[in-house]
Amino acid sequence: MLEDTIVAPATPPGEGAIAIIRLSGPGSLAAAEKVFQPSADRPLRELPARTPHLGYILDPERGSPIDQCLLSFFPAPRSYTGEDMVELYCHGNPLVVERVLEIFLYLGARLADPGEFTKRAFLNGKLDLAQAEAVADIVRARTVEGLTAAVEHLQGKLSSTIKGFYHALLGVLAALEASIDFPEEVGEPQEIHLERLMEVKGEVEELLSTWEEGRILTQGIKLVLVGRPNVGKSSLLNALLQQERVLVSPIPGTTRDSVSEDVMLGGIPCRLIDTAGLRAPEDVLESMGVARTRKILEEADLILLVIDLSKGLLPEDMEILKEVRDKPLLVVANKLDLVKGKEFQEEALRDLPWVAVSALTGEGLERLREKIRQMAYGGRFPLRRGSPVLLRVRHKEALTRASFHLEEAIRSWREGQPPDIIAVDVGAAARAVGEVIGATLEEDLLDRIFADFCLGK
Ligand SMILES: Nc1nc2c(ncn2[C@@H]2O[C@H](COP(=O)(O)OP(=O)(O)OP(=O)(O)O)[C@@H](O)[C@H]2O)c(=O)[nH]1
Ligand SMILES: [Mg+2]
Repeated sequence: MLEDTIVAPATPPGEGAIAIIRLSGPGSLAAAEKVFQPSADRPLRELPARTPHLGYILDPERGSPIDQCLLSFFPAPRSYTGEDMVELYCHGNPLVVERVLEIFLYLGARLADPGEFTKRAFLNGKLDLAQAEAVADIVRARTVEGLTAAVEHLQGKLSSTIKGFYHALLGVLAALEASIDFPEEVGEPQEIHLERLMEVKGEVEELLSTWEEGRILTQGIKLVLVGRPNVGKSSLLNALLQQERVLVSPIPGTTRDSVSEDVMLGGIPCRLIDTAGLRAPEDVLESMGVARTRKILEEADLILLVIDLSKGLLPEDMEILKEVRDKPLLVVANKLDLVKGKEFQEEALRDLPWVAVSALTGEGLERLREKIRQMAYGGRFPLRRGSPVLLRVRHKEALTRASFHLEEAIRSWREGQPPDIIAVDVGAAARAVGEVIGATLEEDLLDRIFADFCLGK
C-alpha cells in the first residue's frame, strides 16, 4: 500500500483565496517535477526543501499554464506522513483544483482515501493512534475546551498516560511469565506486582471518569423543554436561539410537533428541543405530539421543566413533574416580568434547582445558560485541568475492558489462583490499553478509525 503515491485536496471545496493539494508517496517529487516550472531558473530538485517556491503548473501534454502557485516539497522522513510529500498552494478555484488533481492522477498518483495521509503518518510511526485521532478531533471540535483537550492529545498527553499503564502491565506480565516458566528459580509472583495492578486499575478508572466530560465536549447534550401548554416553551427556545424559530401564540397547544435546533449555551454544544405541551390531548394530532414528547424525554440529558410564574404551580404542572422527576431536571420559572416584586415560593419545588426568567424581556437568560452549564457537568464545575480527558468512545470502550480484566486479575490473585490464570487477564488488560495508542491492534480497527476522517487529512 505504501508503494503508491496518493493525492487529495486539503482545503474544502468551493471558491477561496487558496486551495491546497497534497501528494504523498515515493512518486510525489517526480510527478511535481513533470508539471511544475519554478520561477527560479533551476530544477525543482536543486531548490531547498520545506520552502515554498513560486512557479507555474503546466499541462503536461500541451505545456499550457494551469495556474500560478507555490510548491513545497518535504523529503522523507521529515514530512507529515513520513514519506516524500509535495504541497501545492494554488488559487482557490474548484476548476484549478480539478485540473491539478486530474494531472496527478494522469501521472500515476491515486486519489487518497479519507484520512489516508494521517493513516500513513501512523503507519510510519510519526503519530500513535491516539494522536492520529486527535488530528480529526481538532478539525471537528465544537467547543474551546474540546479543542484544547484534542490539541493536548496530539501533543501526546493521553498517549503518555496510556503508555504508562501499558508498560506497567507488561512489567507485571513479565513477572508472571517468569514464575510460570521458572517456578523453582523465581517462586511465587510478588505482592508488589499485585499492588501495581491495583494502582493501574485506579488510574484507569480515574481516566474513565473523564469520559462524561469528554462526551459533552464532543457530542454536546440534549436539552428538552417540557411543560403544560402556554407556559412559554417556544418563546424560551426562540429567546435562547436569539431568533424567531418557532411560532408562539396565546392559544394553548400552538406547538404540535417537536422542533430541534443546535445552539451553544454557556460554551456547551446543545441540541435544544421544543415539544408539544404535555396535557390530555384533545385531538389526534395533539396526541401524536404528546406521544413524541414522551419519547424525546427518554433521551434527554437535561430536562427544562417550564412553568408559568404568573399562574403559579397548577395540578397539571405537578403531573408533568411526577413524570420527569427521576431525570436531571431544571425548573425554568417563566414570565418573571408579570410577577415582578413578588416572592417565588413553591413548596413542591423546594428541592429542585430552578431559575426565574422572562422569555419576553430576556431577564434571567444569562443565569439560565450558566445553570445549564453547571448542570451539564453534573455540578463538577469548573472543568478539571491537568489530566487528559477522554474524547472518544473507542478509548472509553478499550479502557472499560481493561478495567474489567484488571478487576478479574486482582480477584484471581487474591484467591490464590496460579500465575497462568492471572496472566490471561493481565495480558487482556494490556492489549486493551494498548489499543488506545495502537500498540496492539484488532484486525480491521484501522480502517474503521480512518474512514471517518475528511479527505486530504
Ligand atoms: N409576559 C410574558 N409572556 C410570555 C412570556 N413567555 C411567553 N409568553 C407568552 O405566552 C404565550 C404562550 O407562549 P408559547 O411560547 O407559545 O408557549 P408554549 O409553552 O410553547 O405553548 P404550547 O406550544 O401551546 O405548548 C404567548 O402569548 C407568549 O407571548 C414571558 O416571559 N412573559
Ligand atoms: Mg410551543
